Amino acid sequence: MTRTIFSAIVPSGRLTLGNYLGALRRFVSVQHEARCVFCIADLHALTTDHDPRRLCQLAEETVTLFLAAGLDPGVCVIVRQSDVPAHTELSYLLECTAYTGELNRMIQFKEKGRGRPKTRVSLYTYPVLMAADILAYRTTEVPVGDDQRQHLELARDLALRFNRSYGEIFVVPEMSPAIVAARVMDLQDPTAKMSKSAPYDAAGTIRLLDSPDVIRRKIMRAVTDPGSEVRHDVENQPGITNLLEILAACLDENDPAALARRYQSYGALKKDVAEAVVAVLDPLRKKCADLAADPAYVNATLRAGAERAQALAAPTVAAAKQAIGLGTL
Ligand code: AQP
Repeated sequence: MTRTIFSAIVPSGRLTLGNYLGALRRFVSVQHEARCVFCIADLHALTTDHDPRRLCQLAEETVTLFLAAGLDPGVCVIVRQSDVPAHTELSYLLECTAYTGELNRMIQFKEKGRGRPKTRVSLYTYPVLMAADILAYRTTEVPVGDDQRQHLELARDLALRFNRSYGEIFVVPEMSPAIVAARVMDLQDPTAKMSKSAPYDAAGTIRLLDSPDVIRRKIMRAVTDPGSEVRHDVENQPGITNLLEILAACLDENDPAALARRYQSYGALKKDVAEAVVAVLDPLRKKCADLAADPAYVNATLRAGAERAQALAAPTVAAAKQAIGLGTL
């Protein structure tokens, strides 16, 4: 079986430090290790109210960020989801495999949609589309943040059920979570995930394209915890723990608890976190500005990615269609 890595980011807002540490940076580090497909999942951004022009711009910005972060389109496939019909085609076959009971339990639907008559049907079904995104490429590993665990479980369950019912078509993927900063928390509410759909200027959300001054200001104003001891303790010191996780991830260290011992005050920790984040994001922001000046390159990347992705996914979709009982020409 070919080792295949697939992951996606939804262009539902401007990307955050959480998206970078939990996902994008990890895509870059694995791209030479396996066949990799990295996706800008624009269809998933249609599940709640959206502005069509903004969505299109955000999708383009997200591709540019993929390239600026170091994804090499000569090495991995960079694809916009809506450019590859295989995703939606397979999604329907998997909808015919999924149970309403399991979709009723999906957290996003429970939190944002259940019981509201104007909830879009797609908010209910998108976890199946996400399973199709993954399964279409015979994915073996999915590097994602901790928040995606439930979605991946569904993809695994659907693959297993389909295979049991119709024959061994799908590879059952494994989740590969980040070791540190698997869930970067909001700087103003360290009990909530840092999220790209927060209001744009939210003080608790660091955007990848924030200027160094804005990054420093947000981190220096981050909510901390009562007391003054610097400890890695998710339960009792969520604010400080979040800062330690961010620092460890930015410094490429795997032990945020050990980092805590270097600090006697919250202020000193915040200063180092701010400088570490600026050091990681500043080159990205500059590269992104260079790429934004070359839209032809970004477009060519998307065109080539769409062709390669469709070629990779088509045989699996064709096999699934045949297995489930649909005719082939
Ligand atoms: N705060 C986070 N910490 C670590 N990883 C994170 N990811 C997202 N937020 C964090 C990871 O980024 C990848 C892309 O996520 P997504 O586009 O599917 O959206 P999401 O997980 O729902 O992230 P957001 O930013 O919170 O988006 P909205 O606000 O639109 O729901 C995934 O690998 C995710 O784990």
